[in-house]
Amino acid sequence: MKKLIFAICCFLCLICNAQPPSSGLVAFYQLDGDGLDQSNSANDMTPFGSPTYTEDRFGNKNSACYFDGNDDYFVANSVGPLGGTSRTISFWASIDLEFNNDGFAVISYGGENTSGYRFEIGFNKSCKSLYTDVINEFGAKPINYHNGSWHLYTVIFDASSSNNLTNITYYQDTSIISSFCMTPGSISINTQNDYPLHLGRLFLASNPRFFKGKLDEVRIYNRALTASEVQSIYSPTSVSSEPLLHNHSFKIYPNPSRNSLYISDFRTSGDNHYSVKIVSLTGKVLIELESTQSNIELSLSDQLSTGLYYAIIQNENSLEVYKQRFMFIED
Ligand SMILES: [Ca+2]
Ligand SMILES: [Ca+2]
Repeated sequence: MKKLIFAICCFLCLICNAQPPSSGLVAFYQLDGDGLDQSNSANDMTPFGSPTYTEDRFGNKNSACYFDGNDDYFVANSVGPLGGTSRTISFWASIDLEFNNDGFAVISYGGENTSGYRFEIGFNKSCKSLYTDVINEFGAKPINYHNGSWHLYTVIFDASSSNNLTNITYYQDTSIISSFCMTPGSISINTQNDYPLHLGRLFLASNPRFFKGKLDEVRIYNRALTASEVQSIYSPTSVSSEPLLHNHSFKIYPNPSRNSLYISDFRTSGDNHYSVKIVSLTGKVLIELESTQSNIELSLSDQLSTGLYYAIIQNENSLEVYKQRFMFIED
């Protein structure tokens, strides 16, 4: 009975969740093989130090960026939100823990001459934390992670209540991190327009703080997102099949599934074999197989626990052809 209730809750969540918000989105870097801005701002980035492209959290090739921690970074055309205005920075990261420095900047821009002028977000080694640095004042909240695991990190600055550095909300995945491990002093955020947006380092040549690990789906908003909007970035929902490349949907049944899952009619002309993946909502590839057939049966009973999953079909060129959610219920 508990499993059934959980499954019903999952299904309700699946209905009520939404796509990531587009309102206030001033930069969006998918990092699918380039540094182009997918928002309307055209704040495209140029790579330096030869960052490489790798698998994202769903196992899709060339769909996230790996930074080597030595000299890899991007520079955009311009800055992010300035002065003391509200903002949200959201990104997926898989951190490489063999880092040698104290700080590892993910994003930085702004000015450098006066306290409050810089806006820098990154990871700090000493208390294993997510931090914001605005020069001379620094706030950090501890995160939970395992080497190589993907997490969504979101930093929200809501200037409507206060433009103080202490007034920043830090999320790991969909949970607010409650307490500081390095408590900032009282200082107003007053970001300047001197250094453009840098991804993977601090903009200062004397102290670049190169990030080491993988980044994906970097979003910058000029407003404070709500908790439900963070949820929608973490777990965007589409109940129906999403034909991504072909005007053709595949069938997946039964849904919910208790043992076998049948996937059919996904083959189209032009491709001879497909890769079929079952991944968790957080992107872990749980089952992967190759198929030359347009109908397959997967036995899931010993491989999954009760929950929601994606079935993803990729064609010969590793392009995602179809993606669909389904629910599995353990007997
Ligand atoms: Ca390099
Ligand atoms: Ca991506």
